[in-house]
Amino acid sequence: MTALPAITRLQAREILDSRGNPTLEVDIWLADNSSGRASVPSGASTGSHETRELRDEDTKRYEGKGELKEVAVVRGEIAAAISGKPWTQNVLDQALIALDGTPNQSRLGGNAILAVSLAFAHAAAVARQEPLYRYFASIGETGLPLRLPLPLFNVLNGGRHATGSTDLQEFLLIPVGAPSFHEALRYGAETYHALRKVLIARGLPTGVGDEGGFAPPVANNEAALQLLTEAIERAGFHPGQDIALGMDVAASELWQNGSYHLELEKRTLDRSELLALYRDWVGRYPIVSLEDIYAEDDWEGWQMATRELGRQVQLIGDDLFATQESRLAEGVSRGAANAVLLKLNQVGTVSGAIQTARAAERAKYGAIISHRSGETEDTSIADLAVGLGVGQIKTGAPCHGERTAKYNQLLRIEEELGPSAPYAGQQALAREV
Ligand code: 2PG
Ligand code: MG
Repeated sequence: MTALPAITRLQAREILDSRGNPTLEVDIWLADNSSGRASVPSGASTGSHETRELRDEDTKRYEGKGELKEVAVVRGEIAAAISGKPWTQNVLDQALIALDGTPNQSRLGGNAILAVSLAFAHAAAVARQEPLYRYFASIGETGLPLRLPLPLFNVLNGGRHATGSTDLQEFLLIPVGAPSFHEALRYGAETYHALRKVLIARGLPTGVGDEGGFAPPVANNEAALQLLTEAIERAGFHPGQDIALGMDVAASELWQNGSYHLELEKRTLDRSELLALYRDWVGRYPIVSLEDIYAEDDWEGWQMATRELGRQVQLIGDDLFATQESRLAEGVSRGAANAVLLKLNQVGTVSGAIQTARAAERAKYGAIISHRSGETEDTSIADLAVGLGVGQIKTGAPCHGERTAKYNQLLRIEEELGPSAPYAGQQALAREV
């Protein structure tokens, strides 16, 4: 790709994310007056293999979560290093990683680096006079077609995303039978509303968690699967055919001294007992996707589960791979999981996420573009999902502005691509290792 006009100016500011915590927003201008803006999300169930997010821990402002140091890093050191020069995405991203100089971006901060990388992508798309998803497609070269993704709706929140709900972090609706993205969104939203009615009928509260999903105080974790199945039926859909189920266990959060603790059920399971539980649920509920079913370094658990369930069910590594190509390569060689969650701020740059997406495609692993539990109005991941063609996106419930912003951007892209807009649908789900 030919170099773009030089970067002339950078601006950085502290804004608030969907949890009311500070986060970083960056604006970039190029010499032809093109400009781009991006802000970065933040996780709650963060893995130890992710790039480091830096905050003003030594001050009382925002309970030590301020972003003023990161603002200063962008305005100072990063601006000095990259201003006045022309870049391509890949060269810029490599320069940012090199400037930081640490393996996990802990000197400049993964948040500062990502905000710059992503703002540059926006400015570059403007300079090239193309929509962001086309820019991502041209720099992505994943070998996959431009297509609208199958959405995975997290409609019941637990774990670190809600208090008093399930131990497991996410229960998801996956509209496998929908013929298009906008129909998939309707299936999800209608079932979300039906779930609300199911909760009311049972006298359960309808308050929501961090990702817009309900967070009812259920008796046990399996009750969530029952509630979702009932909601699918109540909305007039067929469980399994129209809408299937998924879960993100976020098992690193349950890991205690080599076992997995379910606080709600006051029991602790070893690897095999946990696998037996998954096997039982997969047999009795229309589950097609499971994420982080073992802890981030429990390769043995992952290998066991992949051997047993990997043909039937998509097994997504989130904390396991942390969007790092090297972690994914290890997983592929060990036969662990069959899909990878791609989160920009786990890897720190647009190019880093693209590399991992390409590696997934080469290994025939599925890939899912994902939000974080702390989000902003930034909709870049919608364009990224379409441009890289990975075929799946996970961006919360069809509720809460920071989540619907992404779904709504996908509706706009679908409209722009016209009636023939290709839709990935359930084919995108990884089932075979
Ligand atoms: C996850 C994410 C997003 P968090 O575990 O998949 O749903 O949560 O951003 O808190 O890591
Ligand atoms: Mg996860």
